[in-house]
Amino acid sequence: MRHISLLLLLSLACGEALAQAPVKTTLVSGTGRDRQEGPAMVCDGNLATKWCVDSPGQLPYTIILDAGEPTLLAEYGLMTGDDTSMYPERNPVAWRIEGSNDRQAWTLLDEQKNNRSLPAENQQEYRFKPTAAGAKDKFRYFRFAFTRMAGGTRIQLCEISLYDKVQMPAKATFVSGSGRDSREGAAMVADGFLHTKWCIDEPRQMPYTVTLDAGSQTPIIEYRFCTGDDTHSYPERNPVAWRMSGSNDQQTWTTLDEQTSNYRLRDENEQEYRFRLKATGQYRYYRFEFLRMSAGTRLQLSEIKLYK
Ligand SMILES: [Ca+2]
Repeated sequence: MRHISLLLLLSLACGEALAQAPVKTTLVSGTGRDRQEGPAMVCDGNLATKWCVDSPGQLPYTIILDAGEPTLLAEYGLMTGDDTSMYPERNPVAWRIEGSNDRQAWTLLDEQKNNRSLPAENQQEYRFKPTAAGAKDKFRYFRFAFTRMAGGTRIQLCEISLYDKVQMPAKATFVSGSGRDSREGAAMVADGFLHTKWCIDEPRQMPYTVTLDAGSQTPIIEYRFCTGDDTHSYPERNPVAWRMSGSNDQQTWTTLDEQTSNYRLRDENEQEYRFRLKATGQYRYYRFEFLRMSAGTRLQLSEIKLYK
């Protein structure tokens, strides 16, 4: 058992090393106990520890992080806990983030009133881009105030990460895919435009596949799906079961991620959903196979992006 967890930690640590490193932060203060499952657990860089609080009298639950020097908050990541698949109601859905240089005057950087992007999955980081006008300035201190969870009053997060750069996708070009080459062919997922999409309903060709070329051996740690331009009207076209594999010769494929019943994509147009890979490796080609949609046999996606 100990060996298994050590291996898991090692593989997670290696995966982390390839990802864009977050800004190093230390905890100034936060809601909750001082020790196990206390607020310091969100910035210890350890996915095996988490912040977990259920103290309704103290709402909103706050965390103040010190970035050490004035820092631009290009993006921030919230990572779900180690048992979020069992307790998705602990995911926050409403919060505010403020920045300060003296911990007296605070500037609003982002506010989310009902954001359900955090998935019902364990140790998944979801990155958000702050949208308030103040987010263009640099701050040393960052205050998170979580006002509401998906259900109940308990919050849990295993990490809160700050990033001073926006993550850019790896360059990937279309190789081949299911469907005709016409207007809504598979190539549309790699053209960089949200208003063009891959839309296919050819049951005999299932599973639908698309292969992308990263140009050279590129370890990918995350991929993203963007929904179509009319997914709000046709949510049944969202994929719920798929496989992602890597290869260097397009003959031998290694499965890197497999989803058998994932309903994370919602009925929203041109929205981006992020998936962390369970495994990574030095591959040039990446293939997605779509096995099942939310209902029916028509698939649509506007973009598929790879991140290293
Ligand atoms: Ca497109």
